[in-house]
Amino acid sequence: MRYPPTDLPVTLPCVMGIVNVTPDSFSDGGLHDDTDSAVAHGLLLAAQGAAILDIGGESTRPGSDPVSVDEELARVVPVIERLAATSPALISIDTTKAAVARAALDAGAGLVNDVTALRGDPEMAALVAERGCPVCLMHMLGEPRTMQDDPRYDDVVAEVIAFLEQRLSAALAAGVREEQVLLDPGIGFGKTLAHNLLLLAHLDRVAALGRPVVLGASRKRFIGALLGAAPLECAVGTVATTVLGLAHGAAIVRVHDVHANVEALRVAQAILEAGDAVGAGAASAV
Ligand code: PMM
Repeated sequence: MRYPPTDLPVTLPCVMGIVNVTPDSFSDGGLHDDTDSAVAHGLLLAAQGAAILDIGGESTRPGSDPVSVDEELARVVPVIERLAATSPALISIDTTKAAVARAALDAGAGLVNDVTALRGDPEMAALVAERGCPVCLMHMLGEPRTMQDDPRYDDVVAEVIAFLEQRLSAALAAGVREEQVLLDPGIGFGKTLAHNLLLLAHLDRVAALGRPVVLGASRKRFIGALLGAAPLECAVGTVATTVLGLAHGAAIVRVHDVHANVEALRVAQAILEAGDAVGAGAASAV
């Protein structure tokens, strides 16, 4: 399996474990909202095989309200300091604010995960360019508070791809290098069930943009809708998105249930690589 060249200090494909230090995230709000429990959870996810830990201090769930810079800093910085000192995992900061990203990088984070794709804070692009760190650019229609109010597209896959292409160009124009950039179709961010399924089915077209693709489908509402299940009952449904996502070109899967997804990814990867080897053998025999 081949992925585009990247500055990430991890081997692809890999699992990004979610550590939400928030009282109100969609599936795990309030479970790890103090420093000690968030650090313990991060260490557990790393021990289960997460190569990246994504630390978030502001919920982006539909209808959520913004959090102040000070509150977000107080939630994430102590967690990042301790995880960076004690865990081998790469620490990612899930934020839309440059001040939070800067403090997180200073505390030991090595990746900026910005769900606004550098549109939320005018200083974010310059910060990422200056620090030279990897950055994930995600598609979102609208803003978290209102994004699930009747989202519409003429062609969701084409529009998400055009957006990501445009944001990649904007990042490069701001001085970010291509090797820093990861792209994410933003599953659940201003999308209906049908939109999410189309994006998952055509993820290879996002991968064709030439940057590693991050897939964040874990426990999201569309899985619950398909299964008639609560978010905490969506671990197996999430594994299905990991396996098919990998087959369609995902490089990083952002998940809550790390153990199950690491195992699924390893087995799926072995199968895909066996297929690649046969393909290569057949090609060289011609
Ligand atoms: N989803 C959430 C938060 N951050 N970041 C990226 N890159 N991709 C995502 O899909 C994504 C994200 C919301 O999910 P959560 O509340 O379960 O963490």
